[in-house]
Amino acid sequence: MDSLKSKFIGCLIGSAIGDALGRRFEGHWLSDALDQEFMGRWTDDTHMMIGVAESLIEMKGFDGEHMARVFIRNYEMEPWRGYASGPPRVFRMIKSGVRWAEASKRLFGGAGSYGNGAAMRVAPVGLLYHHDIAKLREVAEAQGKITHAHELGLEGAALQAYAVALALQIDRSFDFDPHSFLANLRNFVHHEIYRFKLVKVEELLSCEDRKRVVRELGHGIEAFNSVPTAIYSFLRHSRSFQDAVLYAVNLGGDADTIGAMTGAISGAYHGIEAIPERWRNGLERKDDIEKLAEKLWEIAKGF
Ligand code: AR6
Ligand code: MG
Repeated sequence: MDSLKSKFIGCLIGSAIGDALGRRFEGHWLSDALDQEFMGRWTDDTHMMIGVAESLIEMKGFDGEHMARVFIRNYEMEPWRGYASGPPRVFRMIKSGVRWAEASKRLFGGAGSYGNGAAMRVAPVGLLYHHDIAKLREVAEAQGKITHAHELGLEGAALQAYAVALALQIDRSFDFDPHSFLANLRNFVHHEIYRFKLVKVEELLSCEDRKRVVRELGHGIEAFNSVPTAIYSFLRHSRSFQDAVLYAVNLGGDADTIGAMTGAISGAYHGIEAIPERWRNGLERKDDIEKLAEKLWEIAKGF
């Protein structure tokens, strides 16, 4: 298979697998899961990532009104996927006539959400715009604004999309350098909290103490307490998809989302062949997710 195509598929399938693996560890502290326990059913993270991909494909690029409608349609078909409180409130507002980019500004006392929901679903944006950083940031933030108005939620989405794009573009036949990967990310971020966390990621690269990792990077539902943790999990185990996602979900906390984001980056780096078959075969709607990745790859070729 074409290597870039394999990486597109690896990214979306990897994200869904990380979500499905992490689902069972959400809210735990540190654990030691065996991968045999894989159940294959994913949550809102993957459900919304599918929505992002569907809309980008149908509109051959970003259209906020359309993407919001796709989110609402998908949510109404399967509202039991584990959505947090923010997105369904936004969906109700949009349905009652509020413009797609306005509704999210009304959440959390007008501050907007800094939850990781804009980042957990952003992988298709990182794939489609991997060749154009400015466009990648613009669309990562624009898709985020449908549900997340807080700038830290949007920056988390941009950072996660960029990590996916960087991982996608690295040739696996060369030695991987986590320091240059992190230098790229540090130059990309605007907010001090993310720059600070990325410095911590580098300091902790050889740290064996998971409690310290959780204490310093976080494993929470806030974008700034989970996107850097996913980047760390990938870098910490850059040689193995399996080791990276198992490490991520075993950190506990918001395990499904940190698992999904780690799986997206690691899958974009390794490609689909590097993902264990027993996980791929057990994954809910695997063929649909694969088809979305293939279509994104076709569109990206034309850009
Ligand atoms: N002020 C206070 N708390 C906040 C703020 C804020 N400005 N923003 C977010 N929170 P939400 P999401 C807290 O509801 O980002 C699923 O399980 C608040 O407690 O916008 O899509 C996924 O798997 C709020 O409910 O949704 C992910 O784990 C929470 O952050 C996660 O939920 C989440 O923000 C994604 O959630
Ligand atoms: Mg979830």
